[in-house]
Amino acid sequence: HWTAEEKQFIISLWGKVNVAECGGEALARLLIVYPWTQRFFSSFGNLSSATAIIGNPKVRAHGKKVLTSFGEAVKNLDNIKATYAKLSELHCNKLHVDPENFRLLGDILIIVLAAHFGREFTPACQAAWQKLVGVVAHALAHQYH
Ligand code: ZNH
Repeated sequence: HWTAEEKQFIISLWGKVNVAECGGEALARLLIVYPWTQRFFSSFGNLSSATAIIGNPKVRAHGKKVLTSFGEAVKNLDNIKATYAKLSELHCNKLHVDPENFRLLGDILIIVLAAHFGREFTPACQAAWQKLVGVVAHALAHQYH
């Protein structure tokens, strides 16, 4: 369900994404803008202020892990649901993460990419990425009933 152009926008931008930097930034922003999401990360230490969250190495490391995993969707665009079947089960049955949070993180990722890429993040590129974060959120929510 991807056009050749959409795939092109997704794959070429992904090739330039600094996964550690953008992943850490996206997760930090999630925790700051939607503070209730902090409850999933009580083992991560100091999350007491925006400065603490931004400087927290565990937040950085986990953000990198999550965005690296997001890269699996980019590599498997035609098979995203199967790619995330295990992870969906983990988030549902073990972590109990409300799937609404996948949508929030996806939207924040779009903001982070726009900030990093500026004019290169064109409306067509944005549309392709918006679709991708939606498909990823849907796939991760798949095991929820
Ligand atoms: Zn998640 C974990 C991915 C979102 C929460 N995650 C995780 C991991 C991965 C992921 C890969 C690891 C696993 C293992 O180890 O096995 N995520 C992901 C993705 C996404 C996500 C791809 C989207 C895009 N998450 C999310 C959200 C949240 C979360 C939104 C909330 C808010 N996760 C989580 C947690 C965990 C995880 C809590 C666990 C951590 C620790 O380590 O403790």
